[in-house]
Amino acid sequence: MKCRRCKAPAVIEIRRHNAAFCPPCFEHHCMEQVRKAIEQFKMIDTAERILVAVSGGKDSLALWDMLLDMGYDADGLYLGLGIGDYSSESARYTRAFADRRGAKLVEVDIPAEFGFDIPTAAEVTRRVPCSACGLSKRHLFNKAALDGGYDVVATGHNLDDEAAVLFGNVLRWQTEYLGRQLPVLPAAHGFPRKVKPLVRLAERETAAWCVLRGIDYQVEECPNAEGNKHLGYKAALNEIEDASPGSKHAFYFGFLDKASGHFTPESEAEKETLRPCTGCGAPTTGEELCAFCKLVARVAKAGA
Ligand code: Q46
Ligand code: ZN
Repeated sequence: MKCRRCKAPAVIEIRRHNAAFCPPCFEHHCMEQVRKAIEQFKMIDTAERILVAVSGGKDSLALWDMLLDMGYDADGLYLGLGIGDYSSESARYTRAFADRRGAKLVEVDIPAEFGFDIPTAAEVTRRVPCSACGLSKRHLFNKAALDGGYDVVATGHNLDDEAAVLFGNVLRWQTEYLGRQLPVLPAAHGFPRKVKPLVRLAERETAAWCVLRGIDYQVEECPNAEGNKHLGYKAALNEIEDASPGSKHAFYFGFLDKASGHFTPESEAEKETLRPCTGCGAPTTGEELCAFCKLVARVAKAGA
């Protein structure tokens, strides 16, 4: 197997591109895919300040690494979720990366700052941990970006993530989610712009990026991800991709190109009813407190 660009021995094959690459040309390929996504969807202007949401996993560290290499002004944001060893290990990988790159890392520790951890929030609300976790992440990413004067929040969602979420949303025709499943959500109503520059890269590619660049990352999945529906959707899509390389890309980009526009009006209508939260000022559809402030109050009341 030879590298498509330089004919040196290849180390990775990417079937959906009908290509194989040697290490330097693979790095070039990854950077090109990210550059293309940024340009195609007008994600980031060169002078803007980016806050990269980093979890210590391969995708977010690869994204931060690439944005820094491209010369962007990109700081990291790490949220301490208080999920036992998983969280402490993830923080360790994130800090080590920031140190190595001499990059600025903003840290928000939910247990220290808000008095609860995700497992406790799940117990009190009697819902799956991912529900309290997801709402806390959304809220605190927005808040950290606004507090720090960042123009844009970048997350490490890759092609596999987006295709799996799309698959789940289409399977149940969750039209309100379909309207929001875009690689760029423009800044509006007090929310910063959100971008997903890795949508053109598969998970295997971000993992290979980290290995080739010597980036240590959290390999373990969050213990709460087990049994998660998205893992099942990913496995189903992987089978389809194996049999027919390029299917995930065609599914996701075909949706963006041909279908997503049909669902946007619904989410636009939803945004019209936002008001500032009486607790923290964040935009909310509720009458008084936003979902995050409600969660904080609920956990405090339970004395957890
Ligand atoms: S949402 Fe759920 Fe993740 Fe939070 S509780 Fe773990 S699995 S970390 S992406
Ligand atoms: Zn609030």
